[in-house]
Amino acid sequence: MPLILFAAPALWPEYRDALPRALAQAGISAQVVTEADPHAVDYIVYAPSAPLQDFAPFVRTRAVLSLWAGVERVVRNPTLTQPLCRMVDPALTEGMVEWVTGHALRFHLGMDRHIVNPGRLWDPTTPPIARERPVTVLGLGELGLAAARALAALNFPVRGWSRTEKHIQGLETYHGEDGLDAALTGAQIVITLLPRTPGTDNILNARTLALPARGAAVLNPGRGPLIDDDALLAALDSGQIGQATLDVFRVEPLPADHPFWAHPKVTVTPHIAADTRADSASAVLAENIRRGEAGEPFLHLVDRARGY
Ligand code: NDP
Ligand code: OXD
Repeated sequence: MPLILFAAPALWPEYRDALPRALAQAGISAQVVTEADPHAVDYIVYAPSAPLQDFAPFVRTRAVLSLWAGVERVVRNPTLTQPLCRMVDPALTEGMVEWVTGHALRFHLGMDRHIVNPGRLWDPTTPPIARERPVTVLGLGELGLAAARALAALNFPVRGWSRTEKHIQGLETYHGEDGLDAALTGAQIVITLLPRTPGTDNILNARTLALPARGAAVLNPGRGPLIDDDALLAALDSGQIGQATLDVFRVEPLPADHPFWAHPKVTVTPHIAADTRADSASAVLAENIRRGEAGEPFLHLVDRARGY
């Protein structure tokens, strides 16, 4: 019977019932514990906030299963030699699609003008329709592609950018460093759904923030370091960027004195764009454990060299 170490203590109340239930549904009889002799552990369920940072003693562990989609805080841990799988959770994806489309539509329809209208101004300015509003999604993985498809289904002309070349019906696609400028030029909404890697740090900087249309919105539910904070603040102050909705930050919680909190064109959401949901995530964990036990390849394996 495999021994599963649930090494994310803060999340245990959510998974205490959900994970054993999902394992039973997958036909796995396993023992799930929150403390164990490392030599006896077969699988580790992991979150970056976990105290566990030294994976070396876990000599028989077959996989480390991250509860997070983004793995930048563990992928370069030199003690981690076991296979690392990241979280791809259908409910997390749905949550991200809802956050992205909700905040994109808020900007698109100019909702703030009517919600915050202390002067009772009767301003009948008509917003453009979606097909007149070009959107660019940086990152076409599980989350970026789902968000891009949802926006395209609402009629926005969507451009997407990824590391490798892709052909996706209904989207205009660009890839690699050479494709970035063409993907961003003229966009009226820019969405960053990239992992944090050395290749994506500060991808939105003073130079690239000058490429979208004047007054464009930036939505960042990816990772804080994708954006150069000072460059974004300067672009907001100059009017080049009209609005920024940010869910992730270099330091979280966002420090109380960070200028983003007070900036009139910035909306801060507290890293809630898309949480991992215990029921659906447990089914994903159980499937990977089933695969490990059956000697089948794991799903959602992280490529250490790429860093995501
Ligand atoms: P995926 O790994 O599925 O997709 C990543 C995408 O980014 C791929 O399209 C990849 O290209 C592209 N990419 C990576 N590096 C580069 C690069 N150097 N240049 C161009 N494109 C690049 O990740 P997910 O979609 O599942 O998640 C994306 C990120 O969202 C996570 O890493 C995490 O940081 C964040 N996240 C935030 C949450 C929140 O609540 N705010 C919740 C969950 C995730 P290619 O397809 O060619 O490999
Ligand atoms: C994740 C996140 O990576 O919540 O899963 O940001």
